[in-house]
Parts: sequence; C-alpha cells; structure tokens
Amino acid sequence: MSNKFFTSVALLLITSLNAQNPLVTHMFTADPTARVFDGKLYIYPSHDIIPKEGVKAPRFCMPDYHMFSLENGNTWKDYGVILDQNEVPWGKKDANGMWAPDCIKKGDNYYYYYPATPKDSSSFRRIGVGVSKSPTGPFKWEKNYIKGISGIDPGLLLDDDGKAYLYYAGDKTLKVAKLKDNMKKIDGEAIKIQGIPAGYVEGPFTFKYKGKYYLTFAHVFINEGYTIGYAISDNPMGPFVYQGKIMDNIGKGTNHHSVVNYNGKWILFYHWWEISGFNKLRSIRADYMEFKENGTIKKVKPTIRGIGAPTIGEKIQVDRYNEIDGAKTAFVGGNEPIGWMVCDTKMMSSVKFNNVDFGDGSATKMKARVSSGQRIGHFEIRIGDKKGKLIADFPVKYTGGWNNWQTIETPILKKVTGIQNIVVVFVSEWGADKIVNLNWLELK
Ligand code: FUB
Repeated sequence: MSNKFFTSVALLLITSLNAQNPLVTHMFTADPTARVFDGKLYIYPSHDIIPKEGVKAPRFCMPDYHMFSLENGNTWKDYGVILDQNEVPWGKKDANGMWAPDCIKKGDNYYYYYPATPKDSSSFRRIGVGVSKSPTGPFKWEKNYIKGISGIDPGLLLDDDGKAYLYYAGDKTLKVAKLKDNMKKIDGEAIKIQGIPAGYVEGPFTFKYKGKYYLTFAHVFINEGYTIGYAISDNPMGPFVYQGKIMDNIGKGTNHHSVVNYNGKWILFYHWWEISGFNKLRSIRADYMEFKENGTIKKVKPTIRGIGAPTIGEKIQVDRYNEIDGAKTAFVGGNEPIGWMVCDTKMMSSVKFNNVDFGDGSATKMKARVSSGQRIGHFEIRIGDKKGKLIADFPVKYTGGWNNWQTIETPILKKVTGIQNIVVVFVSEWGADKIVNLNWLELK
C-alpha cells in the first residue's frame, strides 16, 4: 500500500464526532464492544492506524486503545488512549497487536479485558485485564496475562447470579471459561463451545434475552466471507443451537460486533471500512436490531442513518436518511468540506430523517446548509410525514451556483418537543428538477 494512498485516506478523515454511520470519523476504530453502565452508553473499540514509514505491521496495525461515550444522543466523546501497547506489563514492545477488547462492571469495579502479543512468545495472543473504579479508567493493569487461556477477542458475560464468563476465540474455534470471583483468573478449564457450525469463527459476544443465552459471533463462509451469526442456549457454557445470521457479508473485511440494549432499544455495533476503502482501516458503526416474537433476531441491514438523535446545536445530516423519495445523495463539491448532500431535489421529492431530539422545545430557529443554481422554490420541514405539521419553511435563493454553499436560517413556526421524525419536502414554483442541494439542518 503506497504512502500516497495513506495520505489521501488521512485527508478523508473528517474531524466531526457527531456522525451517524460511521460513528467516529477522526480516527479509524474497529471491533466495537458497546456497554451501558448506569444508563450511559460506552464503546470500547480497537484502533487501526496507518503504519508509520518503515513499520511492517502484522495484518492490522493496532498500537493502543481509545474509548468513547455517547453524549447528547448523537456525539461520541473520545477519552484518548486508555492503554498503549508499551504499557502492557507482559506485552511484547511495538507488536501492534492490540486486537478486540471488552469491559464489564462487577460490583463497584470495571474490568477491561484485552488481547496482546506476549513477550514470552508463549502464544499468538494472550488476554490481560485491568481494573478501575470508573468505566473510563484509569485502569490498573494486572502484571501478567490470565493463565490457562490463549486467544483473541475476549467477550464477557456477567450472569444474573453474579458468575462471570469469558468467551474468546482460539484455535479457530470459540471457547468459554468461567471466571473466579476476583475476575482475574479462570475457574476450572476453558472449554470449546459446542453447537457452532463449520467455518472460521471469532469475535464471540454473549448476552441474555428472556432467560436465554445468545452467543453472537463473526462467522466466515467460504463463498460469502464474514457474516455475523448467532446461536442460543439455556446454559452460558452451551451447548448452543445455531439460528442463522444477524448480518450478511457487507464487504471484504472482518465484521466484529456487539449487541446492547440502550434506552429500551437493541443496537448492533459492528465495523466496516467505507471511509478508507481499505479493509485494515476500519470504522465503527451501529444500527438498530429487532427480535421476532419467537425470540429469533431479524437480520440487520447496514445503513448510513445508523442510530443517534441529533439535538439543538448538532448537525442533522439528512443525507443519512431513513427514507428518500424522488431525490438522490451525492458527494458535496465546491467550497464545502468533504461530506454528502441530498441533491436532484425535484418537485415534491422528500427526505425523511427519524429521531431528531427537539428537547423541551426551546429551539426557535432552524439552520440549513444549502447550495442552489436557481432562484424560485422552497423546502418545508414537516413532522412525521409529507403532510405532517409544517414547522419551518426555507425559501430557496440563488447561492452563486451549485458549488457555492451558504448557511441560511428560518424561524420555527410551531413549538415541537421530544424526539420526532422530520420530513424535508422540496417544492418548486415552476417544475425545476433541481431545486436545492441540502447538506445538513440544525436546530438553533
Ligand atoms: O481487529 C483485529 C481482529 O480482526 C479482531 O480481533 C477480530 O475480531 C477481527 O475483527
């Protein structure tokens, strides 16, 4: 891979942290383990980097861990490096092998589990643990790795009876070990999980739903590549019964994931590499997941809308629509930073964007980032559907051409509170088939 390629990838990274999908755009992130602690949503991902000049990275180049929390419903806060590879007491220096981690709370403590390359060369990866009183650290790292297991992708389950289980991938299979009360040692021996179909597997993540254990995992089919599959059991250590896929293959890269219930909604976190175009520089994403009546999981389709509820002062990126009718999306041009826009907006075309957080209704204006090469038209913001309550109306004026972007604003006509779905309806006075290009909206 040439340096020129990496330079252009670096330029593509956008600094905003309030994206929908991918969730984080100022750096590459992968293997997202999402956790809800005391009502707050955290992500413990791994970190892909572009190898420094002269560094030959083993597969991925992964030197450290950052972590993130969800703020204001749509903004991901980056806590910076919480563990660097050269701080791992038992780790090999500069091995760049800090693969998928997890963090779990037991009692008043948070336990962070991570794989790294051991300096004693006893295995490809060992799994270490650190303890903290806070979900954001600092963690006190154990001097040695957990004895009796070797592998990657630790995924933890704390059962209702207080017993904890460590799932991981090793020897091309999935394994599980019960943990001792101190969470730092295994209790008995790790076992190979029974009931997982043939094919390479990794990234085990187990959660409980209606009394059953759901083991989800990355599953590689020879003809399809990486998918996300799941299996169910009455026992945390199995045997499990395979149920099918949660997500089909979405590209050439790995697809490591986690599942969490946040504010009553199930969310699947996963990764892909659409910003870089290179499957070793990945970006974390999230989409809602649903169960069927019989307890099986509906397949999740990757979207750019993702999750998140932008509120006052945050960008509502309408190119990440829930529904689009008669308009298109494309890359922005001209004097605008890199991003996407809604374009080819014909008479009565529309874009629906779910979950905008109007809060207590204190917003009095709405801003829009637009470009237009024509003069006569307007676009309306309505609640719910195309004929819903009109809350704002933006006149469209010539901005100096389609590549010339301006921020315009208009009053909010009726007070709106809480989380609402909005629809942008484009109206032309004389039938133009390009009314306006729209990048984002914002409540003010
Ligand atoms: O990110 C490095 C490795 O790739 C993870 O440990 C696997 O799950 C796969 O995503």
